[in-house]
Amino acid sequence: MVVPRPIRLLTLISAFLFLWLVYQIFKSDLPHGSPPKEEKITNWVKDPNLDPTDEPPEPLRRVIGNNYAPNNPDSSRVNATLMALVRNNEIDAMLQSMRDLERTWNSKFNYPWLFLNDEPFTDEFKEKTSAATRAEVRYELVPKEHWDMPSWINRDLYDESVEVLKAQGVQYMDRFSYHQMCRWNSGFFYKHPALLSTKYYWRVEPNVRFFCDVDYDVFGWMQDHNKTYGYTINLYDSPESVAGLWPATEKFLAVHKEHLHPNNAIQWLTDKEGRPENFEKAHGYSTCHFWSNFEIGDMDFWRSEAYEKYFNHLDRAGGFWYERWGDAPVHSIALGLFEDKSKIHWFRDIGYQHVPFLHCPNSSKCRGCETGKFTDGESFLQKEDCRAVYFKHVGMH
Ligand SMILES: Nc1nc2c(ncn2[C@@H]2O[C@H](COP(=O)(O)OP(=O)(O)O)[C@@H](O)[C@H]2O)c(=O)[nH]1
Ligand SMILES: *[C@@H]1O[C@H](CO)[C@@H](O)[C@H](O)[C@H]1NC(C)=O
Ligand SMILES: *[C@@H]1O[C@H](CO)[C@@H](O)[C@H](O)[C@H]1NC(C)=O
Ligand SMILES: *[C@@H]1O[C@H](CO)[C@@H](O)[C@H](O)[C@H]1NC(C)=O
Ligand SMILES: [Mg+2]
Repeated sequence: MVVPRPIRLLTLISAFLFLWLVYQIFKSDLPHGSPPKEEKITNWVKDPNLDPTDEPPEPLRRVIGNNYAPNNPDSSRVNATLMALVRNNEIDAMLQSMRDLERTWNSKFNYPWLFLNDEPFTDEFKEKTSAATRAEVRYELVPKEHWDMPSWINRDLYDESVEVLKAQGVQYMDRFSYHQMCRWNSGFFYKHPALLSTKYYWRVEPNVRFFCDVDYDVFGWMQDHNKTYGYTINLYDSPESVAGLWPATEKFLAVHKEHLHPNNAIQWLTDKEGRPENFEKAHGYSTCHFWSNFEIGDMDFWRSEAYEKYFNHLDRAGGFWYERWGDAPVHSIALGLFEDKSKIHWFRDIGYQHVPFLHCPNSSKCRGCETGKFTDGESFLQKEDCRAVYFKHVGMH
């Protein structure tokens, strides 16, 4: 029997389709586990927070007996402190943050709290915050020379710049103390005499929330795993607030190439695709940054020669005043350029909220937040999320 040519072709196609179908069925049976921790996500299809989140890799330091008891002189605590710059009138908001962090973590590990302020703390502030923890608490004034507008800033030019950028919608541009706060968080907190003999810090702001129980020593983990910096959220910045920051950074790099780390994250800093209009307005900076109201870091990085020179360069350039450079983009750019990117850690297990953004992992240790939800505010805020850009260029370390 002779099979006509078109039929032969059809049979061939059917056989091929059958094999393809079998392959597809088999493929969908493969396990769909969460991606390995260090993997880069080149195609962001779903929030990694929806994947089950566990503790980071061993070694993990645990509470055993009284090794982390508050007054134990031989405790297992490493060289670290919790730290908050805060005003007296933020007492209730500060107590909210303390309650959450003590409940989820610090009541187990009892790291000291350090409160800093440009004005003396009231007795009420001291009494209420001391009562919110069993750990040691200290209260310190920010030295005037760390807080005041430096002599080389032209007050008239500052006033004019405030009007110009206010008209462009830069939030907080007209709040003098906001500029002071951003500059202090960029270049001074780790120079405070009360912090000089401390290595790691965890920055805590008033009115933040922590959702998940954390059962290992977070600072000990930073030390054991050689991490410099830990974050939870990556956000785009308002490009108008940092228009001159990248150009000033490029000037610095032109004469200080030696500080560029061979394993840097410059591709994250200079990503164009995520938000092209930000990249344009910020003259080559993606504006993607670690949201620094949460940060766990090694202050020896801020004390390094590279960062000290970089900060002084930026400080002289005047952008903390004539623009509204935040400590978040400044810290992020420095880390992305001068540090080994594998030393930057995503604390995916620490559920966190600072209005209007949150970080809510998929874990039975978390309560009070909706898994994977990124904002509590208007839905347009969703596009401020730039974790995808970070994971694409750097990965999830
Ligand atoms: N002592 C003091 N703390 C400040 C001042 N300005 C801001 N802060 C603190 O700096 C942090 C950031 O300020 P915040 O108003 O929360 O800014 P936002 O998070 O960017 O909206 C918070 O911990 C504030 O309590 C100030 O003038 N004095
Ligand atoms: C959390 O992870 C579990 C296990 O993989 C999954 O079944 C569940 O759908 C995840 N939760 C969310 C909100 O995605
Ligand atoms: C803590 O760390 C700081 C900064 O690295 C260092 O100067 C200090 O000596 C350390 N203290 C202890 C007890 O190790
Ligand atoms: C951390 O750094 C020290 C000193 O450079 C090294 O001995 C150690 O193996 C490193 N540990 C890890 C986990 O990378
Ligand atoms: Mg805040």
